[in-house]
Amino acid sequence: MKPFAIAALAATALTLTACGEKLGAAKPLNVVSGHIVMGATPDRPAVGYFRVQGGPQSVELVAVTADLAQRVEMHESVRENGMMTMKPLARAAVPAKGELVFKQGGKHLMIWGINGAAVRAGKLPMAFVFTNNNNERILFDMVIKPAEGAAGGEAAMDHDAMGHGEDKAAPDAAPK
Ligand SMILES: [Cu+2]
Repeated sequence: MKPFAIAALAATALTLTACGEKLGAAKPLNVVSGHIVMGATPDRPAVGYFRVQGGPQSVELVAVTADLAQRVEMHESVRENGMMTMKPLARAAVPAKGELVFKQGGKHLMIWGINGAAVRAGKLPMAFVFTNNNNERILFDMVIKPAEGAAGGEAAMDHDAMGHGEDKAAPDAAPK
């Protein structure tokens, strides 16, 4: 190890010692909020948004699943040539002590075929799968909200015609 690196580590250690109390209260990796907006019609996918609080180490979110839905995909809305399109997302980074946010106009979940009982109950239990600890799964009940108006962002976009196939660099595209 180079002397400079050792010095940097020593400085880090000093900093950590200085705020040792906060160190003990380091926040764990967790899903802290989330909700689903139903599609405008039953055949349209619902959209999911949520917030993940980063833990002490950087990890990646690699899947979100729901037993009570037919299919869940992670997507990202991107602007290309002045047009908003969506791309499937295979993984999303959760920085240490940072956060990962899926929100309207950015990363989002698409959820097809939510079980009617879950819709009536107003919540969908989902499992968030991360790369740490042999694919740690964090369970979170997503609150289900009714369809928004015409300006519903991803919920209003036609996902069947959103042109995933145009994406040359989509090696991880989920099989249809
Ligand atoms: Cu989408």
